[in-house]
Amino acid sequence: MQNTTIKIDGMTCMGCVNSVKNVLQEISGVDNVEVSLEQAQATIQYDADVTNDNTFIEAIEEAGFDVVG
Ligand SMILES: [Cu+2]
Repeated sequence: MQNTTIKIDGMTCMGCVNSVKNVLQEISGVDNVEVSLEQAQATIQYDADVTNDNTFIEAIEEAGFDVVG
């Protein structure tokens, strides 16, 4: 298992947090997702043989949020 932290712009409430969490959890290979409103970031534990950062970034952007950096 691998860990990555992605900085996210545009989350304003727990509804946003849950949206981000849901789209990330649907990606195959994702094991665990923590999304923090205060820190404006998602921490994802995943299987690097199955998925990667680019997939996470695309999913977050498709959900209507911006990825920072
Ligand atoms: Cu919201």
